[in-house]
Order: sequence, then C-alpha cells, then structure tokens
Amino acid sequence: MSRDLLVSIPATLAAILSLGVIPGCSSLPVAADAPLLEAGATLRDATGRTVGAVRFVQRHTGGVQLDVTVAGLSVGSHGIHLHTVGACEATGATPFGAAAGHLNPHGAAHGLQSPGGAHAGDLRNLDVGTDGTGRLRTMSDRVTLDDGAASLFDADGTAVVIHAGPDDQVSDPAGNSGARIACGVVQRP
Ligand SMILES: [Cu+2]
Ligand SMILES: [Zn+2]
Repeated sequence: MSRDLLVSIPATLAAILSLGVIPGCSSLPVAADAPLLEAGATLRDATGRTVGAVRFVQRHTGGVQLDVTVAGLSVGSHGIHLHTVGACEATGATPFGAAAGHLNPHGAAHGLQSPGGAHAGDLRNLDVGTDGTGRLRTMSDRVTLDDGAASLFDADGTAVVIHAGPDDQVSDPAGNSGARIACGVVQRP
C-alpha cells in the first residue's frame, strides 16, 4: 500500500462522515452528530379515547427502536403491527379498517417465526397486565424513518394497530390476532 493511499483513507472517511448520510445508501451508519430521526403515534381506541403512545427512534447503527406504552387495555398478550396506510378510520363495520394490511413492501409472509416471514410491519406481542397497562420496547431492522421501500413515511403513511388477541407469529396474513382495538398514525415530531 502506498504512502499516498494511507494518507487518503482517513481524509476520505472524514469527508463521508461530514455528509452525515451517504446518498442512496441508508443502511450504512450515519455520523454520530447527524440529526436523530424520530417519529411518534398516539394510540386511540374505537371510541376515540387515547390509550397509549408509540415513540420511534432511528438508531445511528441502523434499525428503528419502538417504545410502546398503553393504559386501559384488556389484560393479556396483544398483537401489534405497523399497517400499510396511515389512517385509522373505520371501514364499514371494521374498526380501523382504513389502515389496511401489514406493511409488507417485499411481499413476505406474516410472522416473526414464519419460514417465509416476516412482514416489515411485524412486531413482538405487547403484554398488558391486570392494571391495564403495558410497555413494549423493541427493535425493527425491517423499517426505516428515512426514504426507501420500507419507509414509515411512504406516500400513504403508516399506522400502528393493536389487536384484541395475541399474534401467533406464523398464520398468514395477520397472526390470528383478532379485532383491531387501537390505532395511531405515525407522525413526524
Ligand atoms: Cu395489525
Ligand atoms: Zn404481518
């Protein structure tokens, strides 16, 4: 390796880091001083009552961390997903039907334990205690707050939906998790 090359590597690295994000390559880590990408969603039940919130933070090392907090839900394990449309109205008799199916830009099967899975919008279940409160902190490396096919800010947005029952993490297309009981549109801060 020539002396010139040894000198030029740190200089090139410094130039790349100063850009923050490498254009067209959002999977690479961003510089530590780049602005943090964040988002949020307020969860409401079908009567419009606020039952929780979700905070999204995109990590410098890649992936999005989700912090879900809920109160006033039924005890037990609940399926929770990112759904493909950022809308929480009812369609006909189906509460939150406007959110459509799970975010799935790559045509995968449903479920974190499915051989052909998972949807970009699939997440671990949310456990709610006897006091009606629950918390879930989880990571997804299948979505981004940046641009790209799995962006939560694509043209029609994204919604978080909580279901009445647990997601079995294998049954297509929604893990047999039952009715939609809460919904929130993902929004920039
Ligand atoms: Cu769902
Ligand atoms: Zn799914």
